[in-house]
Amino acid sequence: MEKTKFVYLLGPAGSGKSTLLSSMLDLLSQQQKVLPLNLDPGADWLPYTPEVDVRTRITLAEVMEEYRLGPNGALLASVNLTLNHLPEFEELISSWGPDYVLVDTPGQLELFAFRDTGVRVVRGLGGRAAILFLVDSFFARSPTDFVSMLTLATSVHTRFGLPQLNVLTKVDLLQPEELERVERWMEDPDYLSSEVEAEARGLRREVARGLLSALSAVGMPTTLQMVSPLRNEGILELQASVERLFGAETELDLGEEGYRGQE
Ligand SMILES: Nc1nc2c(ncn2[C@@H]2O[C@H](COP(=O)(O)OP(=O)(O)OP(=O)(O)O)[C@@H](O)[C@H]2O)c(=O)[nH]1
Ligand SMILES: [Mg+2]
Repeated sequence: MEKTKFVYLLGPAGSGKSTLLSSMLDLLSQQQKVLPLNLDPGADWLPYTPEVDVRTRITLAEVMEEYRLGPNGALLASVNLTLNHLPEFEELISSWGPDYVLVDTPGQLELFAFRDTGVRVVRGLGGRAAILFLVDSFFARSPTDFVSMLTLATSVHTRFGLPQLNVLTKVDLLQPEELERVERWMEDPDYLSSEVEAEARGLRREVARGLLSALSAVGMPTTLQMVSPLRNEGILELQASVERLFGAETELDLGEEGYRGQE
C-alpha cells in the first residue's frame, strides 16, 4: 500500500468536494486504477459511486437515533466512529490495489481538520498522502473573504503537514475580470493588501490586516488551481498538478504530534 497515493479533498461545506472528486475520478481512471473512498457519513447523495463507503458502516440517522443526538452532535460522533473502521477500510483498499485513492471528507471541515480525527485517518490509512483544499469561488468576490480562505488553507496545511494544493472551485460562476483579479491577488500580495484596505472598514479591516501579516510571516500560499467540474474545465491541469505534488514526495511521516508543521 505504500505506493498508493491518497488524495484527500477538504474544504468548507458545499465547496464542491464531491463534485470535483467525481470529475477527477472520470479523468484519472482512464489511465490508472482509482478507488473513490467516501468518508462523509452525512452524505445523502453522491455524484459518484464510492468503492469503499463509510455509510455502509455508519449513518448519521442511525447515530442520531442510537445516541439521541442532534444532527451536529451525531456528525461529530459519526466522524469519530469512523476511526474504528479504519483497519477494515485499509484492508479493502489494499486488496483492491489502487494507484490512487480519492477521499471525500465531511462537509463540516472543522470535524476532520481541526480535531485530531483527520490526522488519525490519514495515518491509519497509510500510503502517500496529499491534500486538495477547496475554496468556493463565492469567496473570491471579496478580497477580505479571500484572505480568510487563504488563512483557512494555511491552517489546514499546518495541521496536516502534507503536500497541499489549493483549488478554486466553481470558476464558471465568476466573470473573466473577477478571475483575473484573483490571479493578480495570488501573484501580488501587495495588490491584495491594497484591495483589502479599499474594501474593509473598522475591525474587519484590522483583522484582515493581521491575517495578511501572519500569512506573509509563515509563507503566503502561492498557487491556486482554478477548476469548474460543472463545465469540465481545469481538471486536466489539476491532474497534472496532483501528479507533480506526489513527484518529490516520499513516505508519509506525520511525526509524534500528528503533523510536521510548516516546512
Ligand atoms: N456552478 C457550479 N456549481 C458547482 C460546481 N461544482 C459543484 N457545484 C455545486 O455546488 C454544490 C455543492 O457541491 P458538492 O460537490 O456537493 O460540495 P461538497 O463540498 O461535497 O458539499 P458537502 O459535502 O455538503 O460539504 C452542488 O449544488 C453542486 O452542484 C461547479 O463547478 N460549478
Ligand atoms: Mg460532499
